Amino acid sequence: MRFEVEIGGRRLVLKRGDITAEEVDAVVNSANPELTPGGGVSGAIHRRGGPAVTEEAARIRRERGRLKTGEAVITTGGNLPAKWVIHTVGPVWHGGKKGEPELLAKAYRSCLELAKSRSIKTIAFPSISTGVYGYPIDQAAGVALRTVREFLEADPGPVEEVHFVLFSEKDFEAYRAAWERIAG
Ligand code: AR6
Repeated sequence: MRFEVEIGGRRLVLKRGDITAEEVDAVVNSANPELTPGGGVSGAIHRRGGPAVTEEAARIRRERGRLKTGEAVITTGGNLPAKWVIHTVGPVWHGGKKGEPELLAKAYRSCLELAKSRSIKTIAFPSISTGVYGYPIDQAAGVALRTVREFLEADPGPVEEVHFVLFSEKDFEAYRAAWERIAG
């Protein structure tokens, strides 16, 4: 399951899979503000990345405090195929009237800007906020894809490929449908 589209000479890829196996320069982690492993995609990234990821995340937490929603930081990828992990905190869904779309867009933008500043060419995102944080996936997919499209249409610098690695067929179909809505 894979869908690709070209935007301004760069590539946007939607695929079904496990982000911890993704062979890209950087994978994005949907982290908590404490940067502890937690569950879901974050637990999986810390497990497969190993202590190097968890320890560097803990050091960043000690040095700069909790991460605010929408911010992003970068650590090594440890034992992951990816060289880097970009950790960001998406919004918890409170019904949609608490600035959730803006905060979710900010999380994606922070990761993309960090990638740009680190000469990262390929980056993979999970579906931020749509698990434990409860953001309805149809809406989250629209925000995510619009934000990435805007970034690629503007000045993405070294960023050549953005992947969304969706964990289930249902999630993949939600992103695919959201793309059709945006592009159509
Ligand atoms: N690869 C790709 N996607 C995955 C993987 C994986 N290996 N595992 C889960 N997903 P969630 P959130 C999908 O709950 O809602 C953590 O405890 C999953 O199916 O991981 O942003 C953190 O510490 C869902 O579609 O993240 C935070 O406290 C998506 O990833 C909190 O959860 C996001 O689900 C963050 O909540």
